[in-house]
Amino acid sequence: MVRYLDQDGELLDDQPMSDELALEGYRVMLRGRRFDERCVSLQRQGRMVTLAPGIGQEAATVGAAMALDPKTDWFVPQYRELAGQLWHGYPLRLAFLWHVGHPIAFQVPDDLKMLPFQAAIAGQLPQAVGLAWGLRLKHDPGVVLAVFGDGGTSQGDFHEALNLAGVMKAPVMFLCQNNGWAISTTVEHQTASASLAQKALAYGFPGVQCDGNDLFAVYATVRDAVARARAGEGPTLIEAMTYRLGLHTTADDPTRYEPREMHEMWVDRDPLRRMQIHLVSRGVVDRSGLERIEDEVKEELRVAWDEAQKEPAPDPAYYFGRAYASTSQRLGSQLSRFERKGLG
Ligand SMILES: Cc1ncc(C[n+]2csc(CCOP(=O)(O)OP(=O)(O)O)c2C)c(N)n1
Repeated sequence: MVRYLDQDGELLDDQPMSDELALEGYRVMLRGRRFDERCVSLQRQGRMVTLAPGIGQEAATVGAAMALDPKTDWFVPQYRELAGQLWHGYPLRLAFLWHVGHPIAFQVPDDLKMLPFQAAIAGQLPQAVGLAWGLRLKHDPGVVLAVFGDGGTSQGDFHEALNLAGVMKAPVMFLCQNNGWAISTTVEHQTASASLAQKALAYGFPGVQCDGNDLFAVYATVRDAVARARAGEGPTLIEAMTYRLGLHTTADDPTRYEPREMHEMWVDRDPLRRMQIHLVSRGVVDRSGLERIEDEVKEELRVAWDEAQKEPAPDPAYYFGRAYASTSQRLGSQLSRFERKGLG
């Protein structure tokens, strides 16, 4: 397993990026963490719809995003990757608007190489392969990062996507965030494989395991996979070993199935804490510098949430016209009921 930082933030190898970049990576991880905490609180106040926080998984998604060039490379998310998407350029204001269900956030801005959130597990993987294959056919220098969870590896879409990517040598990195759980199902309950990374061997390309709570390990692993993809050598499957420290979604109560000791063990491996220890011991930042970053992130979130709230409320009729090319009978009758009675 690739690892650069041990659990106590001690560096085991040469740091694979500059100190400035490491500090910037830490800042975006923190932004993702505080965003998720804020959204859970807003959801509890009834001001947001159901959401899936990425608390505890920030190093996996930010480290991977840092290995991409946002000008050429694509980020294809599932739904628990917000921190990495922020690194790739997704605006905080739109992230807030997505979580209140505002249609302005349904469309990814044109200048952003990113697909929308995907609720259907692993449904984004065949799309990511098509996108990557298309880039290759067009001699476009871009590569594609497709992110999904351990549960996604039990979906047919996962196997079809990896098979085709291997055959076509599509420039795609499959980043599996193994966070231990698919809702309440453990990895051991859904596969007899010793690892998820080894599934790549059957499709004819490398599978690598890295410490998903170590920003440097994920970055270096994805960076090498990006180099392979750009050189025309095809896909890589990366299994980032991490842990979901928060809720599956705001509709979930993990205390009903998660062993307390396991949770506590992973709290000790918190990727943010690990980076803080490392950055302070290396002299990149001191305790007051960390507090300053904390304040700056809080302020950014406040400004973005204020801006999001200024967005005029959408016309509910909009929702009826956008999902399908033509309106089905069922949708049509819902629309006419809405036109007669409004939302009441
Ligand atoms: C095709 C499909 N089947 C079932 C579901 C219901 N479902 C929502 S989340 C989830 C678990 C996904 O676990 P995993 O892939 O490990 O990702 P995580 O949520 O842990 O990030 C399931 C089964 C779904 N959204 N899509």
